[in-house]
Amino acid sequence: MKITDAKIFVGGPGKNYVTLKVLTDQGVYGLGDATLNNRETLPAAYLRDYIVPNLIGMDPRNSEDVWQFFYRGAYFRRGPVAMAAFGAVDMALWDIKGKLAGMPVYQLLGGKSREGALVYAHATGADLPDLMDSIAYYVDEGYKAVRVQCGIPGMPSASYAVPEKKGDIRNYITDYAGIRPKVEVWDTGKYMRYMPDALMEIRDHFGPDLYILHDVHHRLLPREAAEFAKAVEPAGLYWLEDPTPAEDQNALRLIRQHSTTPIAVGEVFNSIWECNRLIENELIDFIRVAVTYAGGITHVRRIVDLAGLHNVRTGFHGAPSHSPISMAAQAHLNAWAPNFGIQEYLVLGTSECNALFPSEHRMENGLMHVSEAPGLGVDFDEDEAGRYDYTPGSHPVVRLEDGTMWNY
Ligand code: CS2
Ligand code: MG
Repeated sequence: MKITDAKIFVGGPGKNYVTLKVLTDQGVYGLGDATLNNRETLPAAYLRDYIVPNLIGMDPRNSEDVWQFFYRGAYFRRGPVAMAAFGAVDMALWDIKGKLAGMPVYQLLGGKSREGALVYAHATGADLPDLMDSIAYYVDEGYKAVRVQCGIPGMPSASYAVPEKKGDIRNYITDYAGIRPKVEVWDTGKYMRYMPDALMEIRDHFGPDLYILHDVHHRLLPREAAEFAKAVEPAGLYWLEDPTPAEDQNALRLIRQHSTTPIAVGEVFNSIWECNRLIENELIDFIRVAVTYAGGITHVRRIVDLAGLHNVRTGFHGAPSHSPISMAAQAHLNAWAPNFGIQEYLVLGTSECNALFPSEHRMENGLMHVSEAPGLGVDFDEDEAGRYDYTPGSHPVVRLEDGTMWNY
């Protein structure tokens, strides 16, 4: 069996999805998602200029060897662009493999470990009352888990993932049109003095059963993160996410020494080598990698297995920049993984998105139910794709009040 061609599409409703369609000499095709948020043209170029010319003629069933070819063959290994590009190839080859076998991909991984996979939504508010309304909305929608992000009184700019104006409780903007980023100003002191009490008020209001998650988004120094994680212990969070930048994997040690608050890290990682020490030293409770940014199902499965040896559960990234294709691939991993934790679920879910990516995965009562269709269980309408073009966008950059460059 041979790969005969591969097509690359950039664009989609509200997002520059990068979709790969791998064609074969037996008519079976596979789909992959190479969307690297705000840098979408780069994996698309990597696919076009390097990967597709080498893919043609390969046997799509040899997904491991194809992965090794593009990983080792690059010489300059890893990085989000390359790993997103051949992550899409890997998803497409698993899609083809499932279609050939007549099985949903989760069956090829080891079958189901659960019927429904717990997901979480994003509640947001320019202030605490709005955030409370937002949480109530998602609880009424049947979600059992909600990420909560709150506007901080006195913060020079909007805090992370909150609306700029009061009243909007379901939408916040993180990607602004144009390639030159908006500059936001951050004040750690205001955040650290306000957020622990806000999280406790949320816990008191919604009771002990709601899973509450909060994303610090890399904003604190390790010591500050340790202090903050300790301060929020009474709120009983499901997890505290990205409390401090984790390139320095040892930095997470300080948090562990001072707090029992569960820690989730990893959405910015693109290989096992950026998180192996975090996992092996059990410095985190959830690993947040994504099949798009971390080299597809083949590599993420290795990370899941390493995490499983160290009582670390999965909490795959699922921001709106992930197309229904990578969310479908993650749905299969979520159904299989014995150490599954939770899935972030923010696929736009609009009628345009569903028309572009017909899918049989379904959400019900805060749980994601994986498709039983052969392969990934998602399709791609090329005619619909013709409606969309690439439109440059960028999320903000963050500075401290004295102008020091900080972490978005
Ligand atoms: C966020 C992301 O969903 C999350 O946990 O950290 O949405 C992140 O802000 C974006 O992916 C950045 O492009
Ligand atoms: Mg995050």
